[in-house]
Amino acid sequence: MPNRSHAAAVAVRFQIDGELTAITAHGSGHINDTWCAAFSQADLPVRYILQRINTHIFRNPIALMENVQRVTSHLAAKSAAVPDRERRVLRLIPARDGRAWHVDAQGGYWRAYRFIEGAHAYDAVESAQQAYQAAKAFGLFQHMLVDLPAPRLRDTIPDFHNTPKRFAAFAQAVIEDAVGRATQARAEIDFAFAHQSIPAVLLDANLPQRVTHNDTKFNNVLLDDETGEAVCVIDLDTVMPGLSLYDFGDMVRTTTSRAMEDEQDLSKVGLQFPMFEALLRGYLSSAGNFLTKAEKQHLGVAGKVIAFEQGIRFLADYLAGDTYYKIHRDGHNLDRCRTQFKLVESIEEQEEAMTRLVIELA
Ligand code: ADP
Ligand code: GN1
Ligand code: MG
Repeated sequence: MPNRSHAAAVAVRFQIDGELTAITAHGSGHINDTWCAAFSQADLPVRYILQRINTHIFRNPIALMENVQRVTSHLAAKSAAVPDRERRVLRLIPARDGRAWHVDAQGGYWRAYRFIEGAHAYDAVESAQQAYQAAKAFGLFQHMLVDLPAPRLRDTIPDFHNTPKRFAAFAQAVIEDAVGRATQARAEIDFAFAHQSIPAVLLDANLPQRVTHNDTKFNNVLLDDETGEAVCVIDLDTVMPGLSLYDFGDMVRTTTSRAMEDEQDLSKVGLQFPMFEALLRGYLSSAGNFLTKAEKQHLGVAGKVIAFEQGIRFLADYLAGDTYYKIHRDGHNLDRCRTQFKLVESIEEQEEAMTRLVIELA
């Protein structure tokens, strides 16, 4: 992570009035470096989000920022009549040279957003109401982007949710065993190979391509501090063509278990049926009108696919020596993988009931 004075020097390169008064690291994302920068404007504090894009992961930051510009402009135009619209859509602050990003002396790519006040992102879901709100917001996000004008958005990470390719990459990481960890992860590797039928489920279902968020983790939606309503979908780096069920699946993955993604006590991890029901109802309330029959039929299985995909991604990174996700302790990626596989098992146990509910509601 760049140090604070570096971030402070970057903050003033954006079109922000007033004096920079404070800058602190912010959030718990696994990918970008995020800062909260406070400026004094006419004696009032005004906050901004400042982020350095992880260009090790996002190889074409300009294409990424062009996607974000197109998506936020489209959403803002559609929200023109919405009360509280300033908090409903992320707003980029241009750099002093007029571009939507700033490149620092080390070649780092930075961007700034207006800070959305009075709302928070949560790493773990606390109530079914929260699950409903998050799903409604991500469904609305997809709905509002159905008519995004051509051209197609750029693929910021090609094959991001191509689960069979993710499996092949994982299998390769097992063969390479780059840092000699395969023996510690024997049980998880065996679990993955025993579930090889999961990866193809969504890709083989003949589903339409849409503009999707692709990272609908529960902490990528801000909930209002007073009303608990979803205010704004954030983290737009992976918005690109995808399947609606990648998004619904990632909601099931991150919003049905009360445990954190890296919980070590696996007895706390599992799909809670009422959370799934709330997610389904919330998602259908905003996306129900445009989803095809085939998409609706796969709502019950999407969570298992994406939890499995995420499990093998964490496991592959553990085997590769933790080169992709930020880690904060030894074995962090293996712990994360374990929660995902526990969730897969939990979903398998409840799959019939989930499918029945989908048939009833969708
Ligand atoms: P990452 O890709 O690393 O997950 P995010 O874009 O999700 O980065 O940002 C990290 C955290 O910063 C979020 O979880 C949220 O708490 C906070 N955040 C991001 N953008 C805003 C914003 N515009 N207003 C308020 N908080 C924000
Ligand atoms: C990363 O950026 P963040 O923390 O919201 C990752 C997602 C994973 C998630 C797992 C670009 O998301 O795909 O599902 O971690 N983002 C990227 O927690 O790889
Ligand atoms: Mg995030």
